[in-house]
Amino acid sequence: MGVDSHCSQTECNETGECLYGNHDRYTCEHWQTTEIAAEESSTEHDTQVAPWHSDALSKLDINLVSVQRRPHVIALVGPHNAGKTTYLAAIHLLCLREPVLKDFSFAGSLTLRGWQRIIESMQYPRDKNLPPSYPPHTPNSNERVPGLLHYTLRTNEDEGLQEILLTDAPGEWFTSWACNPDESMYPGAVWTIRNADAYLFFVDSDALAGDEPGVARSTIESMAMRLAEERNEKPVGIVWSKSDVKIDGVIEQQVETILSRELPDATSFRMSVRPQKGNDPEMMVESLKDTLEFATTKQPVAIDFQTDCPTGNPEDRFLSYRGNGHV
Ligand SMILES: Nc1nc2c(ncn2[C@@H]2O[C@H](COP(=O)(O)OP(=O)(O)OP(=O)(O)O)[C@@H](O)[C@H]2O)c(=O)[nH]1
Ligand SMILES: [Mg+2]
Repeated sequence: MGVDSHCSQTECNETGECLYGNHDRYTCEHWQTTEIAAEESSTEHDTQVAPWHSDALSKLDINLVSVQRRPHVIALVGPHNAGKTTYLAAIHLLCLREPVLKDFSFAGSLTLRGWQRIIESMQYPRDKNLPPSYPPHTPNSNERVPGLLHYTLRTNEDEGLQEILLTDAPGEWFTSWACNPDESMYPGAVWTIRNADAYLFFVDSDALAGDEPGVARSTIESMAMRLAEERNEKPVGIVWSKSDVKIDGVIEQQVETILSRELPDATSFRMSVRPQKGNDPEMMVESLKDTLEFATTKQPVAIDFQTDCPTGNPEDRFLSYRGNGHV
């Protein structure tokens, strides 16, 4: 006899959290546990025995990560070609080489094949006719959730575990979302922004230095304005990607002005995966580490809600709660 247990609510499955607020999902009325007859549950007849496939996670797999603790979601936001997937590949290549974060050690991943897919074109040895190159463009789709790459990290201090999910979404999603956040267009962009705990906002230096810097600047402006509206005070790191490419000083200044107007508290990073003459390659590594350090650091959440009930302890309303709706 086997047991199949799952949540019957689509929204809970999508977000990976119980929207009815149950910490223990087994106590939720929507959690369904069914006994399966021995022959049905027998692994002899199962072609797929592992509950995961090791590729980037999709909305069907979010439960796998969130079943024990809420994952920390890092959203990579930026237009097509901005360098988002290359950033992810560079991070993973670095993780294979050395510890990347000061306070955490690598403790596992449910998406090792997903990571491998994006790093393989950047690795030696390749086919002798093909030198290492960049990862392929992320295909556009109407998925409700982006591809999610996963790490489990162990805190060096107390050995506690933390789940990290990094989104790998096509840039087209965000360009469209910036003009029209209507969920029906690219629901995955809305999911990404809504569920993120931190954002890495990609500014493509190459596009700003290219033939149409004005178009690149207004794409950045509309995306930054939309993110400012939707981010809910969550932290934003601005990643000036492809920083090996020199941008015209005037354009750079204009973009900086836009960003400091729309995202005044954001932290900026310069990042490039292309070695530059005269620059220490370790500088590239340091900026990768700094961005990930920033995005994985949990910011204290300011809970700011209003109520008409008087309380003896206005700083902490939960401490004032005495049950049965009385404060
Ligand atoms: N000069 C330079 N070019 C880079 C760098 N990183 C990426 N590129 C170029 O930018 C292209 C796009 O990078 P991706 O990482 O695929 O960009 P993306 O944001 O994931 O793009 P989408 O998947 O289309 O949204 C690469 O194919 C490279 O040609 C860099 O550090 N320096
Ligand atoms: Mg991509």
